[in-house]
Parts: sequence; C-alpha cells; structure tokens
Amino acid sequence: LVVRVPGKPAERRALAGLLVARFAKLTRADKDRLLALGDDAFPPLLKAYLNTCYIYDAEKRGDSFPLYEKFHNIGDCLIKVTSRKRAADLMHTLDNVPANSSSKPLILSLLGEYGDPKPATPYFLREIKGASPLPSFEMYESVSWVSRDYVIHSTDPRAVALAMSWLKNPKANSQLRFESYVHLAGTGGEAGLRAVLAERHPRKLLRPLVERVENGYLNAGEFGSRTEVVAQRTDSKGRTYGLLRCGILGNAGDLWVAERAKGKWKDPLFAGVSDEPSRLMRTRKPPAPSTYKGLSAKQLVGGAWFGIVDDPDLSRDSTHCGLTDIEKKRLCLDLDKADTDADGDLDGVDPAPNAARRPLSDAEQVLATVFEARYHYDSGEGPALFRPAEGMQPFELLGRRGPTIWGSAKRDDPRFKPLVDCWERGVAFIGFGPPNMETVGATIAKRGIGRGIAAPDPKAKRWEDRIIGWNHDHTEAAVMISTSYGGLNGTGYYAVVRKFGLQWVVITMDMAYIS
Ligand SMILES: [Ca+2]
Ligand SMILES: [Ca+2]
Repeated sequence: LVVRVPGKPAERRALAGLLVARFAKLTRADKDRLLALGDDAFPPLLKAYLNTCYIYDAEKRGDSFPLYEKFHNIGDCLIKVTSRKRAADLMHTLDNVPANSSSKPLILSLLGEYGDPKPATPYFLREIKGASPLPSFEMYESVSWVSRDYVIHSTDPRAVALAMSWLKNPKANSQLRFESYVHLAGTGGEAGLRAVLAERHPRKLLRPLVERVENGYLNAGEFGSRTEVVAQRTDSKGRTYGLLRCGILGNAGDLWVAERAKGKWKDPLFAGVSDEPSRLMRTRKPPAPSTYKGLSAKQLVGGAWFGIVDDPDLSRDSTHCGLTDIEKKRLCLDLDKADTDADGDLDGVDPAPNAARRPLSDAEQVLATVFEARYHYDSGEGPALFRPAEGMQPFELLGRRGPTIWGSAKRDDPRFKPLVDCWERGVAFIGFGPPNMETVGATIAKRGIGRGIAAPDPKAKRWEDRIIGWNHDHTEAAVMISTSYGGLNGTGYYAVVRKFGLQWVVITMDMAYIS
C-alpha cells in the first residue's frame, strides 16, 4: 500500500498542519498520510501535543479522560515522526514547559532516545534531582521514572557520578540504590565495579525469629503487614499477655501468643492456626491446621487464646534449633534435625536452611549472583519458597533477610504444602527462567550490553542451557528471575551478569513484567 503525499516541502508542511488541526476526526487513512509526512509533521504534532497537555493540566480536576486520550493519541503519532534531528527542539521544549507539565515524560523519553548524551544528560539529572524523594509507587510514564531509567543506564560520567553517590549513601532512596547496584558494574567502569563489590555483604545469619516478630514486617506488596495486637489481657498475678497476628512465617493471618514484659513482646509463639484479617481478599482456605487442640481460630480470637499462653506444646523446640516444632512445620524443615542441611548453621538462623553451603558451578554462581542482587535491598524478613528447575541440585541462595526454602520442581510436592498453601498470603515464590530475548534484544540493541548472548534452548538436557542464555565463551549470561506472592502480585526481572576475573557481577537488571 502506497500512501500518497506531496513532494514539495511547503505543500508537505501545509498538509501536515491541516491534518493535525482536525486530528480528532482523522480516519485511519488520514493518519497514515500524516505519518508518511515524517519530519514535516513533527512541528504541528509537537505544538498540538503541548497545547492538549496544557489544557489537560489546567482542567485536571474535571472529567478529562477524552483529553487524556487525545494527548496520548497525538503523542503516539509524535513518537513515530521524531528523529535525531529534533533533539534540539525537544530540549527547547523542556526549557519552556511548566515544571509539572504532563507533556514532560514523553518529551524526556524522546530526548533519551534521540539526543546526544552530552547535551541531553543534564536534563535528566535536573529532573531526578528535583524529583527526590521519589514516590513509593511510580507510573511508568512519570518524569522520575523516565529520568531514573536514563541516568541508570548511562555511561556519561555525570550520570555515573550521581549513581555512585546513591550507591554509597546508606540514606539514599532504596530504589535508586538498587538501580545503581545492578547497573554500575556495567556503566561505571573499574570504579563502578569496585563500588558494587564493596556494597556486597558477606553471608549473614538471619535475626532470630522472635526478634523478627517484634517488628514483623513482610515486604509482600498488598499483603504486607506489621504485627498487630488482636487482644491483650492481664492475669491475676499481673502478667500481661497478648494474641498477635503476624505474617513473619508467610501468612498475614497467623496467630501468635506472647507475654508483654518491659514494653516488649517476649518470646512470641506461633499457634499454628490462622484467621483471616478482614482487609485481605481470599479465594482459598487458610493453611492447615485449622485448629489448635480442638480450638478454631474463631474460638481463639474470641477469647480461648488466653487459656493456651502457658501451654508447653506451643514452645516446644525438640531439636533446640531456635524454631518451635510448629514453626518448623510451616517452614517445611526436618522436625528431627536441628540443622536440616547439616552445614553447621541451625535451622533458626540459616538463611538457606535446607540447602547446604558448597562450591558452586558457573551456572549456579550466575543464579546466586542474580538472586543476591535482586533482593539486596529487599526488607522482607518472611520466608520464600524457591522453585528449582528440573535437575538443579540444592545450593544456597543468599541475600534475603528471611529464610529461603529450597522447594521442588514438582508443583504439588506434598513436602512443601504448608508454604505452598500460603500463596497470596505473604510467602515469596521465586524462580528462574529463560530471559525474554525480545526484551533482552531491545536492550542489547539500545545499550550494547550483553552482545553475543544466545537465547537459551528450551529443549536442552541440562538446566543451565534451558534457562540461561550464554555468550560464546561463557563470560556473560542472561536469565530471568521472577518473584510472586500471588496471581496478581508478581514481578520479573531479566538480568545480565558478567564474569570479572573469577567473580560474577550483575551488569544490568531491569523489570520485564509486573502483574
Ligand atoms: Ca543449616
Ligand atoms: Ca544452609
């Protein structure tokens, strides 16, 4: 199909102006003609885009969806006719629009695409500095998102210096620190690599569970919860007890009892039973068991809890591992052993309690490196269930602040039922998979990182060839890491790692999906 447009510049510009003026009424064929005018359509489209944004911003309180739609439609056309020669117009626009204009994210992302780093970088630095502190939830199309994305992938010394300052400042926003941590070894040369390695922690034991309960916060998206006090009572001897709801073992409805002493909850104990906090929407039953010695969650919450606060069966830790038998059952650990994986660290503090420490193959190091980087700034102290691919042998995946349990490649393996039943309740389900090579390919084309990495072969015999993409000499690799707490609460990141000497380091990690 050939779209006919005039050849003479003046006629082309006149036609572009005419078509943009009646933009809302354009047929598909008209739109094709407009786009076929290419760069000649840029000036009227930019002008119309800015005008629509201006009116949209002025009327934001009203019902402005039609306007919103209009500026998106014009924006879509603008994207298609912008090229490198328009970078100066984009910078001129940014110099002149109001600070919070809704036109900014698109103009900035076009500048990121077509501008030369030297003149363009200061625009992004200015925006990201002005945007601090960052909102906790960001739209993809926000100014701070676009500028952060630019700065973090840039090798411009000014952008690298800013990312280095985030990484080295413990008080900086943790999202910015995370982005710096997973990109600087790729963008920042020797100094960037050194800064990333300096930020890595040595292997750390977990805080004892009783400490984590006191401040029990699960970083589990909408299922996150702090420990709450359901009921509190003082007995005849003046001792105060409480019934708590705490999600530190992976379920926000879990019931715990504890004594209150000197302003603190002393040695909280999991009752093994869960109720449903009203704010949570549930499609499944709470994880088993449904009763404690015949008492249902409803009865416990109704007052029966006060009768079990001294029950020695609640506090029994048969193996002296730092977890009660009831807590251990939830974590799917060996009830007969204090150190399930026999690596010297007791189950209560081992960050990988059912995977022993051992030397790792290159492929295992790739996964361990990506895992560590992904959760380096994650504050969640609850359990994760790792889902290995067929053929993987357990090894320690470190970096989270809660225990990571090595699960099974079989979906319904009964050994892990207690954690699996906490789907949508707070347990993080983590797995690796082949990177989406379309996404990786786009990044490779745009930024040159990961050149030479081949797509994994889904039919390969060895798991390392099925889920990891390698370059020819196995010094760079790409993989996807996914975390999900429930059906509509998950993220996937694809990562590229590079081997520096003997050490694997993440050189890029970007969100591939969120649900
Ligand atoms: Ca151990
Ligand atoms: Ca271990």
